[in-house]
Amino acid sequence: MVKISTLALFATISAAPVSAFIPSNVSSPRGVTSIRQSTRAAEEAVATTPSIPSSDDANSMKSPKREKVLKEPALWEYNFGLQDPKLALPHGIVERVTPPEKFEITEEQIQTLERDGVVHIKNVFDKEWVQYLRDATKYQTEEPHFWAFAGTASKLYDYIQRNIWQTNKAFANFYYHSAMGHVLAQCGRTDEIRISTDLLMVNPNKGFKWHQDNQNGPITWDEGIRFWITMDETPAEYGAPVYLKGSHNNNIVDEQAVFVDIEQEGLEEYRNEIAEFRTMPGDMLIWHPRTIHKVDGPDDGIWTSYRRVLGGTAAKGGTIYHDKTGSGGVLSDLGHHGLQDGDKLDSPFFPIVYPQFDQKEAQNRDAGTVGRSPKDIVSKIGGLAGKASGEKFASFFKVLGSR
Ligand SMILES: O=C(O)CCC(=O)C(=O)O
Repeated sequence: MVKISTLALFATISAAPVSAFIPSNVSSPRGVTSIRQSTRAAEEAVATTPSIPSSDDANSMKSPKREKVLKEPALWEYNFGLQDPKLALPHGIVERVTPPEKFEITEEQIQTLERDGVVHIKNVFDKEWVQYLRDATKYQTEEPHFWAFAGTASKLYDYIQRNIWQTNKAFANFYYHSAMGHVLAQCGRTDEIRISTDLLMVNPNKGFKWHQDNQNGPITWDEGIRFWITMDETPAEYGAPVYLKGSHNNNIVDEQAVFVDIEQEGLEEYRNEIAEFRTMPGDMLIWHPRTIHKVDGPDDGIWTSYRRVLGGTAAKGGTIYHDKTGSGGVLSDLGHHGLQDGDKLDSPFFPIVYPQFDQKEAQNRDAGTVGRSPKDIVSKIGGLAGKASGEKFASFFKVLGSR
């Protein structure tokens, strides 16, 4: 694994050829601070999740004082290139051979999503899958990737990385082999699911105020479906995702807006329709990208236990590529894939996961040809800077790594 100095980081991002993303050897893990969890959270976890431990052993140590469970990486600790924690898949699954798993949901759950704009689906992933995701996340936080730099350095999250599946093979394998695609296909009433963009989000510090999601990749609101998979129990005092039911139907909030003032005129019918979810390890939340929602962190922004989530936006069958250059939406589409506005979204950059992963797309990913292009980053973000107003530009950058 290549580790480089701060200045070199910036030089490399603007100059790195595709070969910067070819596989490289993994160095030994960096040290992390001792991992702690509050007594209350630990006790509740034991009481409520007999089958899946609330967190790893290390996470259930009691915390004598409020101390971050995960410290921000030092600049020299960031890595470039592909990363492979070499995790065995659960249930005897053979990598790139065994077809993806299935998980049936009910018609009622699908209708809840359509009506409320959000649905909570419990126990989609069993303890083996949860442990797999935790192990993949542990590796990632110990071997931070440069693509996590912007979001993590801005202190939005203790660790956050977009398109994690592109650099960390364990997350790609999760999408290829788990039942996630099947669940999303049922929710979207579609016969195909592709990953448009994703995020590994560890501990959202002070949280995220009311917002809609417009970092969904190069797709429209209705082509997308948001997913959120938690590896941990929501702490009792904070961190529960909160949604305004039905707000995906609003026609008031500007398409380009990220943060939403729910007191604004036109949102009266939604602002008191609150759905709050105390999620458990292995649960999924699925929502429409326009559904207004928030996550509140602790007041001091210090997470004394892990809140690890894999989330993102999937694209339904028939999705078209929409070039969002010139708007904030481009920030989640910085790859050099060659798709043109109006093309079918069919590319290893947006891999199919349902009904089945595609061997060729997976091989492309493993060969390091699916990655961000420094050239595109400069041209696309340059276009955004030119067109967007100062305020919107700042707002999008605030969420560059995190939305
Ligand atoms: O869980 C989080 O940290 C944020 C989730 C969220 O608001 C989102 O993914 O849009």
